[in-house]
Amino acid sequence: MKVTAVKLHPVAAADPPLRSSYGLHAPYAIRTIVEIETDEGIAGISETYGGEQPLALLEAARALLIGRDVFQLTGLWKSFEEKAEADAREAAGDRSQTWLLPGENPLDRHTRTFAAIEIACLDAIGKALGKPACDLLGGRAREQAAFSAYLFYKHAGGGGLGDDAREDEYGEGLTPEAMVRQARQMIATYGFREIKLKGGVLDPDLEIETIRALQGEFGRAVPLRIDPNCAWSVDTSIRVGEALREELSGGGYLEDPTATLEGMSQVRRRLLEKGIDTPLASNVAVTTFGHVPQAWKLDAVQIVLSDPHYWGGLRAQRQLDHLCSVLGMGVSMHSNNHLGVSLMAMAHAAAACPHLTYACDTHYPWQTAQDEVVAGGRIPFHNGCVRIPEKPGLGVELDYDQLARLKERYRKLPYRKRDDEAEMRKHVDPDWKRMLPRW
Ligand code: GKR
Ligand code: MG
Repeated sequence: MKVTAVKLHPVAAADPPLRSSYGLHAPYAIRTIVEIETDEGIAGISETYGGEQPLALLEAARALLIGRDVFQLTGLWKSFEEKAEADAREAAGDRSQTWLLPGENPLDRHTRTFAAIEIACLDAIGKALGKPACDLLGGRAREQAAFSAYLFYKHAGGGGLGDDAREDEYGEGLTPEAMVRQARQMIATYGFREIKLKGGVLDPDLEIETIRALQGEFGRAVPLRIDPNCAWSVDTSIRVGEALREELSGGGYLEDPTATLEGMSQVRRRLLEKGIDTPLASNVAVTTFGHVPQAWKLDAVQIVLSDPHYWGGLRAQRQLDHLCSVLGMGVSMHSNNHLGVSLMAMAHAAAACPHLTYACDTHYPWQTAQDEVVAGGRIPFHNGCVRIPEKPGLGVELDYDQLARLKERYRKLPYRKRDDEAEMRKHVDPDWKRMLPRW
């Protein structure tokens, strides 16, 4: 089944003013929908990062794809892998994503591009064989993929601009009380059973208070995790780890409290010396297979945050799951703003990974029906889980009217790259700069 056409659809989806250590989310998040057509009349779709750089990389890959059999991707993987290795050699070992937004690391660019291609090909293969994507990975370890309530400190506003502004569903969230409200509302809507708090925004004492308030509200049966995206020094990370030793135990974790594998390793060692074995998770210090041996050797990361979008696709996700299980490391899943096509790819990936035992992250609750490109509208959640459909491939199709609307929004946007620091300066503090560590 040979690829005859590759269509790239840049889209923009309204996004509320969410905060993180990177800064502030812009009124629209940008994504790319990839569509491949084949000589058997079967199409495949995927979703990936948005903006100029991902688009240019996919454009460049088009020539390699046209005429390629969707069942024959190993050669393509090999050539992308060689390019990634050459980039890594050039960067002389500096593979950190610390200062870069996910999706912006030039060292991930080949695995990101390959992933978008591979997922679209698997969607087409699934459709040709009448099999769901997770069955192409060896079959499902579970019938549904669990996701977590991903809480963000946020300013008032629902995202979008002018006539296209969205209702502010969750309201402002800049205090522990408001965050409990946000969690209550999100859990009431989606049924999530684990909670992730995006930290690195308020003073660490207020973030500690937020986590305690969440535990006070939901009890110990709901595991909690906090992720300040490296905003803390080693000492602050230890202080927070100590303060939250109870709250983050029982299925929770401390995610990227500080920068670099060495920093994470120090945090781990010093917490263990105090008898605290809260696991450390990362999607910043560990972003490629090449990082895993060092992370393991230093005991810097106990839970690897997978993500099919930049680890290299659904098959790479499955390989990572196996590698982590061999090394005795846990696996969870990272997310960025995304629409329903990505949600389904993440759900299939999670379903096929027996070792992925934590509820995956998802930004999905922050987008609305007006911003969905999937036919039939928003993907439903049941008790915080997405059911794996019996339909072939990813199990979703595109709604072309919606796609056209989202493309038109992208066309009108003045930016072609996520820049949370610039947004922060524009709307919150003209002098704001990202600082690592800030506390
Ligand atoms: O959406 O602001 C955000 C997040 O900070 C996102 O960019 C991160 O990649 O969710 C992510 C994470 O877990 O680090
Ligand atoms: Mg993270």
